[in-house]
Amino acid sequence: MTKEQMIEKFEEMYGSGGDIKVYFAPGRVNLIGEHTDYNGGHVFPCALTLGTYGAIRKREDKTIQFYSLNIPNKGVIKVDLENIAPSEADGWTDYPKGVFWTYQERGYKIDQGMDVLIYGDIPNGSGLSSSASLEVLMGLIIRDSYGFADVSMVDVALIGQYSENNFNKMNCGIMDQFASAMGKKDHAIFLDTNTLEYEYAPVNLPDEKIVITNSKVKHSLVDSAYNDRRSDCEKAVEELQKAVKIKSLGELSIEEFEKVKSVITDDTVRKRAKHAVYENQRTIQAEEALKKGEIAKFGKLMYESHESLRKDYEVSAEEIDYLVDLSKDLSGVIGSRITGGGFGGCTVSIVKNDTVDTFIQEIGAKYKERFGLEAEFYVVDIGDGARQLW
Ligand code: GAF
Repeated sequence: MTKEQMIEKFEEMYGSGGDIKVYFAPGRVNLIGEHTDYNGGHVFPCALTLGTYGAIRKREDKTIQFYSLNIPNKGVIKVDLENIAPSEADGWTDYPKGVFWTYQERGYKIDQGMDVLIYGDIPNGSGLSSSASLEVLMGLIIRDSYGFADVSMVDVALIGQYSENNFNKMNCGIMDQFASAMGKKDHAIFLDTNTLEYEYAPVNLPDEKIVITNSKVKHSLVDSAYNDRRSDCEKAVEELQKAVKIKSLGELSIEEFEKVKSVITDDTVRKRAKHAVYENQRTIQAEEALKKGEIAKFGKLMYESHESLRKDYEVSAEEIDYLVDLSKDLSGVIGSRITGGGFGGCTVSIVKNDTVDTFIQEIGAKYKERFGLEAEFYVVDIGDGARQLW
């Protein structure tokens, strides 16, 4: 989207004049470290160049107006700044509304409304964090527009997560908002979700590309299944605390876990905990491998991550498993796995430059033959985090 297009659309909706600003917040792809962010473990996401754009202009009154170019049939949705509450009828605007609400909850005084026009190029429902990018976008816009200079970009991420947990009732971890707020071009973020310490790792892959495959499948009840996984992990911690002094699964090494895992009484809960512990260690190893340029090892860890998400954490889907299995038969694929919350969505694969076309054609054709669905492929670049564009 160009500056001119955003401004033109904005003025069409809300009239011309005044000080119109345009911001952007990216989506993310997680290379490895799945379902570890609410277990005090590590994650390794990158921000994409795909994301959500927002054009805004402050108003004199206390009304916020939202309009999305992606969901034009909803029209302009008006919200009273002094009376922000979740509303199913308002649909997508519950994400940005929740961010206003969170600032207010934290004691920030917002005394003027604004007109907001949104456009996003993250494929809908793909699990590439369109909602987190919308939250981070709004968090940054509010910070800048009302002069809340004490709010850092990490705070913007935390505000987005708080809003999603408490306003939208989705118990997500911090990964998606953190990646959107803190992303860095050509780098992945190695984040310890226990301490929020992070390090940027250069993704130097001259011979490979990162390819995202969108299965176009999203199984229902994703949010409730996600919240169930989270409570399974909490149960595991409670039982493990009889044997070890921990606050989260991310504190355990594989050896420690193997020694004490028998105190977990339920087989399913034990499997969930196993995933969280092993995945965290895999993520630490993967970052080291990437730093050393050991890309084959990185790929192997990606495949192991997928197996664990499939068998122990049970958040994959038949369609996704098929995509990952197909990739194993192609010689130029380094690694592949489900990315994001799961139950459909996308895979992320590292593919040799000269195999990318074959990857897209062969996997696309076989997937269509098996499921009757057109998978979509995105050969992605790693971009910067949220920022004002114009
Ligand atoms: C979703 C959540 F929003 C993240 O916090 C994370 O838990 C992810 O699923 C799984 O790794 O994207």
